[in-house]
Amino acid sequence: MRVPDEQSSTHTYNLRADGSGRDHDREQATDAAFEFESVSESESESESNSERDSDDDSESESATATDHTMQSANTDCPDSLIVVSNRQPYRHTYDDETGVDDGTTIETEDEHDTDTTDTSETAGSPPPSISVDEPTGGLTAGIDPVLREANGTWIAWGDGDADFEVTDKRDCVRVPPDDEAYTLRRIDLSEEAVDAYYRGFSNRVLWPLCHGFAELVEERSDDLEWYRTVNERFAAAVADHATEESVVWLQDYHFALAPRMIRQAIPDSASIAQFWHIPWPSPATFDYCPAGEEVLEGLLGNDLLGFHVERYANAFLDCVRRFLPDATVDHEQGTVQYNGQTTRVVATAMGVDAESYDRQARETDAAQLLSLFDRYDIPRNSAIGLGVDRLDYTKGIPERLTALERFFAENPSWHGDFTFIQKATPSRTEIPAYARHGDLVRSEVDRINRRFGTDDWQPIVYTEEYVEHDDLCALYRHADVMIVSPLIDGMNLVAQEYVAACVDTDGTLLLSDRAGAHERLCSHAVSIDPTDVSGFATAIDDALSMAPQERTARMNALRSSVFDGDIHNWMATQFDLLRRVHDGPDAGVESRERPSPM
Ligand code: ADQ
Repeated sequence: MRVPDEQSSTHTYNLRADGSGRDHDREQATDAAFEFESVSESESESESNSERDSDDDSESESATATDHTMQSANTDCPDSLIVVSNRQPYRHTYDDETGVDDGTTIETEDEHDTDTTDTSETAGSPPPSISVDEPTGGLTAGIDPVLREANGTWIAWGDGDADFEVTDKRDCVRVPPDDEAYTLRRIDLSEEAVDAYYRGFSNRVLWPLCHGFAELVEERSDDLEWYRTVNERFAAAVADHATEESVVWLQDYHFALAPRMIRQAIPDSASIAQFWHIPWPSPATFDYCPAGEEVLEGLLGNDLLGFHVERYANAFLDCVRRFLPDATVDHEQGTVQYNGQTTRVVATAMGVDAESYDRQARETDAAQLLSLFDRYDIPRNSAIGLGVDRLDYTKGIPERLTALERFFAENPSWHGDFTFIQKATPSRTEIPAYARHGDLVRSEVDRINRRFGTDDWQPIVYTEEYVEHDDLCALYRHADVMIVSPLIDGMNLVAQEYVAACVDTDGTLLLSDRAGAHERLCSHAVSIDPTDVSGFATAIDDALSMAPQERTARMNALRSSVFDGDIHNWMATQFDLLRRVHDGPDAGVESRERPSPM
């Protein structure tokens, strides 16, 4: 097993010409983490100027622009890399209400958990009343140092209220502010556009559909048109920056139509790739997708399309075969030929910055844990169960609560001795399905606590409050049982973060067999069917009663998988695949390649 030293490291990406992977230099301590769709809260100080629900495309880690794991990355990433994401790596905001407000402020619902740097003292920087949020984790912080090396371009929605105060007439700004190394091109979206493209087609149609919740799909009249328009705007921005050598790398389901638009607008020699961070549904479910063929055609504008796991890649190919009869699908090779173009479809499981979680967890101490117990009124001798999720109907929180209720009903001996902490972060609250789901979760917690709670003990501690990252790591480290029970999840990074932070190897992971992460972790986690109340409750009991030796053996094996398949490995794989696609058929991508260890 590769268990990290307490020394932290700087990772040097060095994808060699033969694609043999990444060098792993250990040089200096850093704090970056690289989960992509992570969550934080609007209570954080950096968010105080704009009330925003947490959501995807946000980060929960602390790092600064001068303190990135890959800051000194030496990478063979494409020379002309253009990254496209909904979320931007740097966001400019007015410090307070006395700052200039040009009326372009957009209330967003998704979050960065960011460090805010006052740029007032930086030469040539924005006016003193403007601060900049820097990437603090997730894929955003992972890509940032790579783009610095490559002097690339990042195109993203400019959601900060002062974003366009600092851009030039092409809506570009050089970032990071203190080390202007690459171009950030901001797309200015009206509130109407954001509501329709982001809270509409992206999260009322594609999100539920891709997670198999066809009944939750909400088609509002203008959402698809706005989604198309916003994708066009991003595509036009890419075309402004693309050269014959460019590699364009799009992130996620906000840009299903853009690849084809980009293909038509940039030189043939440039490459286009996309990573789809959420599941892909079966043809029976995809049948409900408004403009489904257009979505498939859009994605087939990519030269390379990545999913977390094989079954999503296969489901995508099944959908193409069924809904685009003119396409030639080769399941064995993982390729689609359509409209004279070949798209390679691959599965590469994303990991977390395991070393960073390990290091942060080791830095926590008993006092920190005790203060958390006190904060939540947990008896000091209580065993701890933990759930950490966005408040999303895919995460299976009501089903988890039902299983906990069954467990407490069947195991009165655990009353007072086991407390379950559910950290839930409100997300996309303007969408009725999310609002209803939040109400359900809160009322179930109340009901269960009323049923079993005493003056001294509540079985479930439920909090939507902001939890600092070091507190999160302390909870991960000391949770006896971590419950990750989504009804479906593209990957699930929380499960991997828990394992990475479980430095004493004395915790047990209960993991839904419907999470992408299950494919990597199933052999040593306790697998659960999140809807099997009885089996789930028994699994909680089994986990709490597990012999210490078995617990440690399982955790050691889990840690081995998580460290071996970490975010650095994933990033290296992405750039290796991008390079090979860009270099053409001779450097070709192997059939159904699985470059990340599973
Ligand atoms: P998400 O649906 O947001 O991501 P997940 O992969 O678990 O789910 O990532 C969540 C991240 O947010 C983790 O880094 C976690 O630490 C953080 N987080 C979640 N809840 C939190 C809370 N209450 N407080 C603090 N931090 C919290 C989407 C897909 C996933 C896929 C990722 C990456 O839905 O399946 O794994 O993208 O591709």
